[in-house]
Amino acid sequence: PPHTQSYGERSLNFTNPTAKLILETMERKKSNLAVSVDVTDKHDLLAIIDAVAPYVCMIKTHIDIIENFDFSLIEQLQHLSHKHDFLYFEDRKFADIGNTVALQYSGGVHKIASWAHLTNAHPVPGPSIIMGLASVGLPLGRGLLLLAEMSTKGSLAVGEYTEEAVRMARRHRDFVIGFIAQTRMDGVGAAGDDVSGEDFLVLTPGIGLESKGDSMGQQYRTPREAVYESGSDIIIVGRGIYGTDPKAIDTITRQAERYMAAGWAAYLERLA
Ligand code: 5IU
Repeated sequence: PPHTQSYGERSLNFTNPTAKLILETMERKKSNLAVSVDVTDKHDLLAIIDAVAPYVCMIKTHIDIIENFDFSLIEQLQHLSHKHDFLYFEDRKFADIGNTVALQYSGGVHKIASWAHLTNAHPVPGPSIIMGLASVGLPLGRGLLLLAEMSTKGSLAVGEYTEEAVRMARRHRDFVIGFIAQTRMDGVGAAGDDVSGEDFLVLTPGIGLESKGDSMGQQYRTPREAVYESGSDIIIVGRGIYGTDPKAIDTITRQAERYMAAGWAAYLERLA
């Protein structure tokens, strides 16, 4: 099973170039940490990325919350990813019909497909959303995650819905490389299908070493609970790292180092 293989070995389980690059980067940097930088000022965004980048395999963005966005920001983001060897995951959560998501992914002011290695989509519209996004992303070598589960209290993405998400992914393995989920999805909803050798990346938000949640329904588990107990591959950490002050760069750097160590220790414990 995939979660007992090393990240480096698992790069061979995928044909999608983004999946391979993620796993190779994780192995090279010894990091399964993705930092989610939900700040609204582009200067804060760049400063935080520059500070945490040595400790991450991936940076997760919400590019549409940036108040002072212009396309030069994208060039600066790309410069940082080359300097520090990590990938971008734009947490766009597409949810519309194929034709519309293709336009949202390629165009508008943010031109997500041109710079984000990875993005994600809700399975709620059915397989057409994958076809729409793949029409833009596959020729660029991009990857897609489906939202199989969410970290929030009362999430509707459970049971049959989650199983159907996995079946959708299984039929589009060239582009769908994994899930946003709280646990592994290997063999979920397989029924009679042959799923031997199947591998999907599991990226898990809702991670915190101190807090158990926030006042708006977020729920946190520790890196060890996610990676060792639930078999998650990448922990996604936001406020646990950048806290409430986006200018406190020294603290942010220390926290990134701490979460990286916790995530990697849980992975080594899983392999052992
Ligand atoms: N995020 C979640 N839970 C989910 C999904 C996405 O928290 O199920 I899908 C996003 C929201 C935010 C980040 O951008 O991950 C988590 O931030 P905090 O670590 O600050 O809670």
